[in-house]
Amino acid sequence: MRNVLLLGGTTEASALAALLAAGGVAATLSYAGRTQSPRPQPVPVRIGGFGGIGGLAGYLREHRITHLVDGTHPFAATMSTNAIAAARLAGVAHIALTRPAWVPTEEDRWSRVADIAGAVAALTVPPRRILLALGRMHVDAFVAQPQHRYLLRFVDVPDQPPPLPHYSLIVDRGPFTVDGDVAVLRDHAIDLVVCKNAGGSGAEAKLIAARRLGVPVLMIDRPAMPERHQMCDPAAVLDWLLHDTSAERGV
Ligand code: 3Y8
Ligand code: NAP
Repeated sequence: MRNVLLLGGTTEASALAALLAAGGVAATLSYAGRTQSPRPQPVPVRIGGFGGIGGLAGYLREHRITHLVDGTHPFAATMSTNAIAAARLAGVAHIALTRPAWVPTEEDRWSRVADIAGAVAALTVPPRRILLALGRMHVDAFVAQPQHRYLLRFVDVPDQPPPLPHYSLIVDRGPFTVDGDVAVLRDHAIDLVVCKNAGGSGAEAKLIAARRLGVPVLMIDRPAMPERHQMCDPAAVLDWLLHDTSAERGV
């Protein structure tokens, strides 16, 4: 009897939750609790951290989870690393559902940096009008470059105003559309987009909009991830779940 824990927070994880519900597979989708009103799901949802590797391993045992699917974002490195370790500790099958990194076309004007700190350092330039499409969690790092006019895009209205001297704020959740992001870049006269190499379709609109308008992109590469079993297609993960017999074999 399969009992899946799906670590969510991405378009692909939500697509897999819909397939699991349609297929009658017992599953729970887990959110960290980062947003005020996460998307409703067609399977039971739990919200909040597990308490590190030990807490997640305990959850897997207590809830008799047979398969752990890590459908979190490519930048959720701590969660993904914990998921691999906790599944091994609890003897539960593990797979990651991720998405291929975006790659630039010859029409794109990308420059790449390794991480958030690299992006901050790369902004040691005269004032620009920047779409800082990183959400809320990393805004403080850019106080080191106060000369720019930042356009921020958050999922929720922040409790405190961002600590930047010059910013505008859009409160919107994706998935975003190309026409919508073309309008955002045009209306705010954006001359640089700063973003993470999230991959997938839900955040890609700004890259297509930047390409159309000839706006350069500062692309933050993904954090390194341990070696792991992973797929990029929710239907392929469902197929693996339905054919994996490790739970029956007790391995
Ligand atoms: C809480 C769940 C779904 C999933 C939708 C995807 C697409 C829309 C695009 C921009 C980039 C950003 C951000 C983004 C996108 C999808 C996906 C994706 C980027 C929700 C969600 C949760 C979060 C957390 C949130 C972070 C933030 C990052 C905004 C729900 C809507 C910038 C990542 O305010 C905060 O604290 C927000 C935090 C982590 C990154 C950051 O550092 O601020 N996502 N996003 C999940 C949880 O609690 O476990 O509320 O419904 C999910 C989605 N956000 O089911 O439709 O598949 O990635 N999310 C990035 O890619 O750079 C926006 O603006 O162009
Ligand atoms: P993270 O830094 O890798 O994880 C930090 C801690 O948050 C984890 O150790 C865990 O706490 C808790 N956590 C993270 N994801 C969780 C989940 N799905 N269910 C339960 N607890 C979770 O993670 P993050 O980058 O903050 O991402 C948080 C959520 O936002 C994830 O669902 C992710 O998919 C989504 N998201 C993140 C980004 C991004 O840019 N990082 C973008 C889009 C969506 P404990 O140690 O206590 O277990």
